[in-house]
Amino acid sequence: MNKKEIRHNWTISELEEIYNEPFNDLLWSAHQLHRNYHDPNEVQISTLMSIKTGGCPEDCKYCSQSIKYDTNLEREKTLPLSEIINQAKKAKSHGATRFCMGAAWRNLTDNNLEKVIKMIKEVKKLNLETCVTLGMISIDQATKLKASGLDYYNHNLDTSEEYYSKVVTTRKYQDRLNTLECVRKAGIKVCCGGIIGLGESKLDRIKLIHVLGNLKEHPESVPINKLVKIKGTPFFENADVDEFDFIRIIALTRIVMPKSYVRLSAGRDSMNDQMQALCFFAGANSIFYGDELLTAKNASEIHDQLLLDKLKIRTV
Ligand code: SAM
Ligand code: DTB
Ligand code: SF4
Repeated sequence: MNKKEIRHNWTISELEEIYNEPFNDLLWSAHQLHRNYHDPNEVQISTLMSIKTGGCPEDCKYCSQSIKYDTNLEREKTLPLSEIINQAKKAKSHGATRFCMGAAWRNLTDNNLEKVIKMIKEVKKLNLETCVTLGMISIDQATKLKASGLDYYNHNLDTSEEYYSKVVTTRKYQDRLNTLECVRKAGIKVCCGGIIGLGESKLDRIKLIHVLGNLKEHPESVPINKLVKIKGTPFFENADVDEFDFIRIIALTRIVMPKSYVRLSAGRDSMNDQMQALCFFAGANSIFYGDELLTAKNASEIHDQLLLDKLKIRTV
């Protein structure tokens, strides 16, 4: 495959064939392609902050922040701007180049939009890239976010269209696609991926990558999350994800979207160093850095430093 072969016309059976190759062949193809488009010894780091925690009306069966489940999470109001700026400064001093702000909203209200615009403007002043994840937005709101300097909007499809209703019932797959289209039209970079471990089949995972890979433009950033099992949510007792299956999905994502950043996202605290190293070899080149994700624990900063040092991976 060469640089002319960034494709948007994948078939599901092609993806199945790639996914089912012998493990070493799959990893080797993914790694070679990875080297054609990226520095294999470099990982982009982003830091996450929850700017509004809990009380979300959606029923995503994996999420600690849904009001539908008793997860023992303390609901908070939107944090004040000063607190957000302090966290962004801290993230920058710890080496992050992108600051991602997440809110437990179903959709963005115009009142909250004004608050977020202020946050984006202030974070941009620190010379950090900005990313927000705020639920559904309209084209008008996306345009305003872009004008305020927003670089990325995160909005995950999570799984295949067929399995989606087993994960969320309060919105449709098409709602997610509509927001993604608004983000794209407004000229904001797209961060869109999914979660492995929702009880989905291998085919559902492949179908998710198929949808992402056949978007008119590939998302610039593709987070692959491993389910963080949250007590009180319907998915708390889900079976563990087979690690080789997880690595296969990272490799497939790299092959289908060669230029994109593939983020080894939530769930790293339950992966050992060797597993993470294989994910980096298979094409992952972005992580969340910082002791916390939104409400759950991340791999610790100290541990990440040691791991990246051992692997001689530079951060950008
Ligand atoms: N409310 C907004 C939304 O749903 O788009 C933004 C915040 S939401 C927490 C962002 C993403 O985090 C979700 O789309 C999901 O992919 C991921 N996520 C949430 N809880 C998770 C969990 N327990 N394990 C893995 N990923 C999770
Ligand atoms: C993404 O794909 N993963 C991040 C980010 N985008 C917003 C969120 C992970 C959340 C993990 C569970 C928690 O902290 O509550
Ligand atoms: Fe709400 Fe987002 Fe959690 Fe779903 S994933 S319950 S939309 S915060």
